[in-house]
Formats: sequence, C-alpha cells, structure tokens
Amino acid sequence: MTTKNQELAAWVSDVAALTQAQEIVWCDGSEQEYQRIVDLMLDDGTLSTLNQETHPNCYLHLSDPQDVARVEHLTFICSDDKATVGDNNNWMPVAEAKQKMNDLYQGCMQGRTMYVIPYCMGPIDSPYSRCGVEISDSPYVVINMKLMTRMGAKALARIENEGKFVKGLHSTGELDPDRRFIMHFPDELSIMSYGSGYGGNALLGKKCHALRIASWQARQEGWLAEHMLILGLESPEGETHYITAAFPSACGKTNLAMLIPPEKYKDWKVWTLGDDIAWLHMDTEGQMRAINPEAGYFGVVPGTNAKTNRNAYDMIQQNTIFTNVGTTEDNQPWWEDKKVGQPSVNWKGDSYNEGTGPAAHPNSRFTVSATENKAYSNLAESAEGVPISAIVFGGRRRELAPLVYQAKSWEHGVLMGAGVASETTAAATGEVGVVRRDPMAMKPFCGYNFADYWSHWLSFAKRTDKLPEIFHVNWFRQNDDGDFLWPGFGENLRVLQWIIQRCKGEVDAKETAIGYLPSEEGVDIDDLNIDPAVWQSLTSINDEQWRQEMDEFGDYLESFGDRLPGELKRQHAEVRAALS
Ligand code: GTP
Ligand code: SPV
Ligand code: MN
Repeated sequence: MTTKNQELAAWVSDVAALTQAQEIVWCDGSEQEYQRIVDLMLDDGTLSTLNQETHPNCYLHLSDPQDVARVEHLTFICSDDKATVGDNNNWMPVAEAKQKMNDLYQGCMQGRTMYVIPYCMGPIDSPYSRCGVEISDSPYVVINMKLMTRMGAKALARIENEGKFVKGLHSTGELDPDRRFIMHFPDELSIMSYGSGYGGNALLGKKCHALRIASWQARQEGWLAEHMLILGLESPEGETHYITAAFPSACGKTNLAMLIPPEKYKDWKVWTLGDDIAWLHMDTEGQMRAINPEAGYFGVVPGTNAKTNRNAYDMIQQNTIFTNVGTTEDNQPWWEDKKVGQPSVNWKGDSYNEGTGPAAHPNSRFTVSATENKAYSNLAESAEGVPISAIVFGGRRRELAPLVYQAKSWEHGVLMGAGVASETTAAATGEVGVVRRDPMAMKPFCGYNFADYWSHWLSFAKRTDKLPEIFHVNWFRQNDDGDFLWPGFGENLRVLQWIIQRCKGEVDAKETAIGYLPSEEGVDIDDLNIDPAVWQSLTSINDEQWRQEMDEFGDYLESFGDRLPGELKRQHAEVRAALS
C-alpha cells in the first residue's frame, strides 16, 4: 500500500530516510493485521497471552518500569510566540525543538519496522472529525491505535479526499527518561514524540492531537476540544439528556460515563458516548453538540470491579490489552481492588510480595474497543453528535468543594471551570495527592495560553442563548480517617438527576456565594444512610475556607496578566465579595 497524497508520501519517505527504518508497513486497520502484530509481539516477548479460557483475546504488556505515565515536564508546545503558548505550557522555539528531535530520530529505526498509521478522530463520516497519520516504530502503538481510533484504509481514504491531516512521528527510542520529549507544533499540525511507549505520550491521536493540537485549531475555528466524558441519562419515561463532564486524569470520567444506576433507580439508564475527550461544536440552531473523537477506552484498571464499574469490568473480560497489571497463578489479570483472585506476579514481572508495592501499577491501563461496552450509546457514531444539556466540572478534593453546585450564568460557569483544582494522581509522573490548579481539567492538555482559552470559552455567550448549564461536582470528600463521605460510583446517578432537574427548572436550590447548592430535599438520599451532619457538610460551604480558596485562585488568575479576560476578573470579584 502507498498513497495518492503527495504530501503524505513525501513525509513518509523523508522519515524513512531520517530514521533509517528497515521496512515500511502501511496499516490497513484490518483484524488480520491486528492479529499478525499481536503474534509478532507474542514472539518477541513484548506481549504475553493471559488465560484464554477466562479472558479470550486478552493480552498483557509490561512496560519499562520507568515508562508508566505521562511526562508533563517533558511535554512542549512549540510555536514562535511564547505568549500565545502561555505559562501553562512548557515552551520551546520551533527551530530548537526540531533540531533536538531530528538529532534523536537520526537512525533510530535501524533494523526496525516503521508503521504508517492513518487514523480518523471521530466518526468517519462526521464533518467534525479530523484525521492524522502517526508514524511509529512501536507495534504496541499500532494495536492500541487500532482499538482507540478509526484506523486504517477508511481513514487514509478520507485523508486523500480532504488533503489535510496531522503528522505525528513517534519512536520508542531507548526509553531513557533523559532522552524523552513530546513536542507539539500547532502551526504546522505536527507532533514529535520520542523515548516513551506510554499511552498519552505515544498514542498521538489522543492527548497530543485530539486535545493539544485540536484545542489550538478549535480556538481559531470557533469550537472546543475538551478533556470530557459524554453520557446520555435516560429517564424511565424514555427522555434522554446528554451531559459532558471534565475531571482531571484518574478522577472518575470512565466510571461516570459507564455508570450503572442503583437498584432504586433501575429504570434509569446511562449510555456512554465517550470517556475522555469531547469535541464541542455549536450547530446552526445555536445548540451545543458533542462528538467523541475516540473509538475505544484507555482506562485506569485499579479500582475497577463488579460493584464499582460493572460495565467496564465486563467489557475487559475479552478482547482487551492490559498494560502493567499483575497476574494470578492461573494467569488471569489482577489488580488492586479487583475483589476476586490473588496476585502471583506483579507488574514488573516479579513474583508478588506484599512488601514490595502493589501488584498492578496504580496507573495500569486497559485498552478496549468502545463497542465492547454494553452501555455504548447508539448515537455514539452519529455524525452530528448529541445535544448537550449540562457541562460538569469536577476535581478530587478531600476538603472544601461541595458534592455539587451550579453556576449562576455561563460566565460564572467559566470561572467555576477555571477554578478547578485537584489532587494529582498516578496518571502523570511526579508526586501524587497534592492539590494543584487544573482549569477545566486541561492543565496538561490545553495547547495555548489559558487566558486566551478562557476568553474563547466566554465568547460562546455572545453566539447563542441556548448554552448548557454549568455545574461542579466532587465525589472525593473525606473525613479525618480518610474515608470517603459520599458513596460515589453508581450513587452519582442521584447527583446527575439533580443536575437535569435543575436544567429543566424542576427543583429549587439554595443560593450561595459560589453558586446554587441542593436544598434540603434536593438530592434523593433517603435510603443511603448518610449521617445528617455528613450530608450537611457535603451540601454547604465553609465561608472562611472559601475566602482563602478564592484569594489563592485570584492570585493564580492575576498571574495571567493583561491577557486575563476582564469578564473573568469581574466574576471572581463578585464571588469574593459575596463571601465577605
Ligand atoms: P483518565 O483515564 O486518567 O482520564 O481517568 P478518568 O477520569 O477516566 O478516571 P477513572 O474513571 O478511571 O477513575 C480513576 C479512579 O478513581 C479509579 O480508581 C476509580 O475507581 C476511582 N473513582 C471513580 N469514580 C469514583 C467515585 O465516584 N468515588 C470514588 N471514591 N472513587 C472513584
Ligand atoms: C489521562 O492521563 O488523562 C489519560 C490517560 O486519559 S493518557 O491517554 O495516557 O493521557
Ligand atoms: Mn484523560
């Protein structure tokens, strides 16, 4: 196979010359190709089979122990104007970055196969979808891209029709953390990644293209590329409302997107459209609509069990690639909080021993096609996307943030999103559990200056009077013993119900300085056995703590200087004044 697109053909041959790849393989996206590459990896030991009786077509990949998460300090946006990139990103001048990367790529694929992977982010026939081509020397990348995107011949055909595509070059390199970079060149729609095989660093369609590059394009073209799940909430009467929610990495998007309602609400249904990324466009009627650019899930394994997330638990019993989990004696995948079985081997491939850390890496992942999910929405493949009623922001905060609250206006909602702060998780290298500012859950993913990004968000208010309502949730409040105050998971349905009732104007709320909180009987918790004092603290605010929070947040906003939109300053001042 080759291509009619001259630009693509020329780029592929330039890369082959630079990297001195031994062989070029154009990926067609077929099942046979997938199996052929799986077999090749089984042969070279980069993949192993799991118990095929209990887990048909499931495989295990153990990564280099130093290559288990995104590396935010090694991720750069390269454009010649530093101010456009913003202090929220690492910046490097284009020429310097290219020099550095070309030096690394020089001869790096000697003796290796170079895969050319055409992919489409979004339904293949959607006007909102965008294509790219990833060149990679990693067979692991090929099989993951097959599950995570619309990959192969159809994507190539679309590229040949449209002419435009994102160029992503990836080499696993030596996996040396000192020779590892993830570079983005938004002006020329290209990405260069070297030295890591980990999902977010190596599957370039995902965070690199569908968030960092796409957010840059979205600003120019009037749409939004967001770190959001998309779900449909269907009532017993058959009415479905669509919600998007932005939570930072490993803070509950996959779980919420696949929620199974508790027994009391068994006539309700949650449908999954996406679990990580949403592209939001305004249609000609002024309605915001969302598509999920992805076609699969690259999800956090630990904590997934038959109780917390039955849909995910069931969907990863077959046709799944596991990365960095442990295994049982009979070679089934095992992870912390799986609740069944015992670990025998850990994620480093050593025999499991309680004293030497968890069996599964805390950021171990499953890769599986979205079609394996029983809750997969039949509108997930719709070219126009789904109409959005509510946008939810959230973070992992053991204190401060109430269970749920609603913004008073779109502009106030943008402030609320900009104010997201959350405890860091194992999804990125670095310390875990420290609160950091993570506006719109996009700190690691917004490809340009946050101040301009907030202006862009604010600009939607001028374009329509039909914008979604904006909310903030926090499933992670804890008591002094470290126990969660809210049961979470399936019970989060009760909060989603309140959100939709608020959108429809069906339920009263208490007005506070930070927004509308549920009134006494607003959220149904009758059968949950929650201590009234706990419920009170989940649904009220501590003025003193919030004054402190708003002051810190104010300083953060000020750090964006003149670029900070005046409207955001006004919104901040209003909340701060209401707290005095
Ligand atoms: P990324 O894929 O990194 O973007 O993460 P995500 O936002 O999709 O997070 P995910 O749903 O995978 O959840 C991450 C961790 O949080 C898992 O270990 C879950 O078990 C846990 N979690 C998710 N929802 C809840 C909840 O409502 N309550 C509690 N206590 N934990 C939760
Ligand atoms: C995240 O870290 O937010 C993820 C996993 O969804 S990765 O694709 O690796 O970024
Ligand atoms: Mn994510």
